[in-house]
Amino acid sequence: MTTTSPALRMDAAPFVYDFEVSKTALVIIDMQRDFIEPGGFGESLGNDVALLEAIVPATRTMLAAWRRAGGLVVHTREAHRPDLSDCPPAKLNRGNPRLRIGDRGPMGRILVAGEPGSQIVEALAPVDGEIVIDKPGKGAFYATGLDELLKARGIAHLLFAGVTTEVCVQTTMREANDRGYDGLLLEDCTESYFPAFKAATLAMIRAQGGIVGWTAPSSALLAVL
Ligand code: C5J
Repeated sequence: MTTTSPALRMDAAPFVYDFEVSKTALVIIDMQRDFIEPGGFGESLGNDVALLEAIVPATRTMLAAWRRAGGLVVHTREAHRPDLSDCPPAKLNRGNPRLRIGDRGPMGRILVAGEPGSQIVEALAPVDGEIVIDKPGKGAFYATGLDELLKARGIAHLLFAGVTTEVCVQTTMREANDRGYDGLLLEDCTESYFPAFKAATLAMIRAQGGIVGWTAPSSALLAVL
């Protein structure tokens, strides 16, 4: 049974975001060693992973406040089955990475479930009672059952954090929007390997009266919790 909680109003763009903690989930996307630490998938694609590591402290503070408020937490991981049967050739063979999905790197097999690189970074590790979803795609709703899981808990609002802003975070926000959720992206708790892509994604989400959703700094969330 879902318990109710007071209606909260949070400063956001393009306008105020109304939500209740009991009907809201915090979705933290792919804060995995493979994207954030040297030696993983992100670096194998030629990216500077230090940019992503920089959001860990703000995300940890926000996560701690959300846990204290009693809100539902969902962690996602981009992680494939060891036999890669859920990784289509179009994804496996794309680009010219130094290490491909499934290859062995310094943190085990790249983007494979159960490998050290697939784990969420220590500072944001899931605790008992939180949901952890392994997803084969960029969007967290594709082939995961996430929609059913959220709807069964009466969730209507989603707060988003994680990486990368324009790939898995934006894809998931758009999927959520199409499924009827009101989504808000926490600006300082998301990052891209390309700062211009992050800025463009934030602008796209809140353009045209919030066509995809809302954005706000995590301080705005902390102020109302
Ligand atoms: C990427 C992600 N960038 N989590 N994955 O391939 O955004």
